[in-house]
Amino acid sequence: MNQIKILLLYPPEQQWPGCIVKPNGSLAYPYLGGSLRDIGIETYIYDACVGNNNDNLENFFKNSTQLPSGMLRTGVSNDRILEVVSYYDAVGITSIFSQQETQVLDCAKLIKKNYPNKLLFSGGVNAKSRPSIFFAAGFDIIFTSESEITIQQIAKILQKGSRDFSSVGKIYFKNKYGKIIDNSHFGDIVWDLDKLPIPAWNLLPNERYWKIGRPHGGQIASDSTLRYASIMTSRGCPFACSYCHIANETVNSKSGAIGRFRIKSDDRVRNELQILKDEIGVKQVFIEDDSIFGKKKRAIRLLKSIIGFGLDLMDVNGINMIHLVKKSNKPNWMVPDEEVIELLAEVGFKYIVLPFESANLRIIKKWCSNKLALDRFSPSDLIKTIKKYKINVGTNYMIGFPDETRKEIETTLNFAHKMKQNGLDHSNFFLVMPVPGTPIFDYCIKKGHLPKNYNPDKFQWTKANLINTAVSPAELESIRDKAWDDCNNQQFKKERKSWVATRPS
Ligand code: B12
Repeated sequence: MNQIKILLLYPPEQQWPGCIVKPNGSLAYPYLGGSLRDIGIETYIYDACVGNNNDNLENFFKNSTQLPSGMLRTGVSNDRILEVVSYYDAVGITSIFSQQETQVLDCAKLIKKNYPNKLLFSGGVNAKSRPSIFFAAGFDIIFTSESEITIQQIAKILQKGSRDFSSVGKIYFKNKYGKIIDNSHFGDIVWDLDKLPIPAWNLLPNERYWKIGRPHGGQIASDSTLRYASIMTSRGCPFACSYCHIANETVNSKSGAIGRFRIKSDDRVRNELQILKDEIGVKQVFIEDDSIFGKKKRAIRLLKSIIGFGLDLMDVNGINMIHLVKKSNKPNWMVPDEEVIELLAEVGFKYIVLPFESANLRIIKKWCSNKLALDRFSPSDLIKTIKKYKINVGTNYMIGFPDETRKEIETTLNFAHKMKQNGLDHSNFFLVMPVPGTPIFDYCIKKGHLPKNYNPDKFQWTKANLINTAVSPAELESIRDKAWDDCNNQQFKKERKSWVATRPS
């Protein structure tokens, strides 16, 4: 049996000047690393955006280089990437962010050109949505679903010295004749999340992430030590929003029904938190579930069981408002669910984000899964109740839906101003940017709101890319900038501005 070595590579980051650079550091690699660890495969995670202890962060992290696109690249040099790669037999490069696609493809081309025999594979929502582009860049395998089981199957085949992947499901692969084979129609899905490997958080460059200090979001007191990590207590989501890949992750899709809401047991979650605290030395935990309250009773039970853990918990992904309110005596009227909010505070939540998305019922209904309507509860009462328990509250708004009128955009902005007056700590405004793999992307291509030759470099939430819309892209961007400026405090703006990519000196 061959002793194979696998590298999981986060590529350098690319951003338009003025945009925030945050290391990827997502949970895909800790899970895949854990999976490979469990079958004894030597695995290493290298984050080319921040490097490892042999790289001097000062040399490159705040000194980005200019790319031909005009974007700024933040990370170690190509030579350094090749040096790291040289030791491994196979290299995985994650592609969950469409806006980082160019960096993924550039890394693949670089590695394939210099080491044509190394096996190159990719996965994540962007990779699975754009296989032909990925194969053209040199990838040999694209994973089309969650990959903890699949990566073990691939590793075992490599251990046997083979490259015949025809028995492996939930992948596309290039066979020995260079033909692309689609095996996405078979393969297992993990329904019981306790069967997932314990993530190998120890493989991440945590100390570097903490030093850089750009966590997922939220406001962390400047005097507290930053030692953060992410967990997921569930996967999937009960909602199916048009702008989210989950809406397409159904039974007959190439990923299978991984969009379905699935959970870990309370014991398993507590075990993970204990590991983070004791073995990794974490102080702040970001809960990255797509919908932690997907099963409200389970979430309440779970949260109650982690009171007193001594970790600061944060959910910046958003807790759907429907889960923070409850029925009242008044027909069709919901009031803040104070028991749940108090519980969040007691468990250690310092910060949550309310995803208001839009103040227009029409938009919420058509594009956002018809979530809790703003005419069925008082958002200001909700904010006040959360603040009463000393939890910071932020919010995310989306403007620029393909059919959104100027008046509808104004309605959301007026609402945002009102919410600020009601005590919101900060407000983020995102321009709708449909990405491959989502229903809204297919809609925009079909209806001519995205050019056929769209450029994923521009898939930044800061850029307005849709065409044939009521408000022009340039105007939309300036409306967004003004709204952000008006609705946030000086301290928050100063901090976020210090995180942006810096031009080459
Ligand atoms: C956490 C997170 C972040 C964090 C990551 C850092 C951190 N501390 O974890 C940060 C803050 C960087 C972030 C930023 C953004 N994010 Co984000 N983020 C997430 C989130 C919530 C979780 C990611 C994660 O850990 N997933 C858990 C892992 C286990 O799942 P996974 O990534 O799908 O991986 C599995 C498979 O896909 C596959 N796989 C994935 N990669 C690979 C690689 C290989 C080699 C293989 C074999 C398999 C494989 O196997 C994995 C294990 O089963 C996802 C939503 C989600 N549920 O994934 C959004 C998500 C990835 N983010 C998204 C977006 C839009 C953004 C932002 C643009 C938001 C913004 N407005 O700024 C930025 C872009 C950042 C950038 N660099 O360009 C979108 C991306 C859509 C797209 N196609 O581009 C997602 C999908 C949310 C959504 N539903 O729309 N994000």
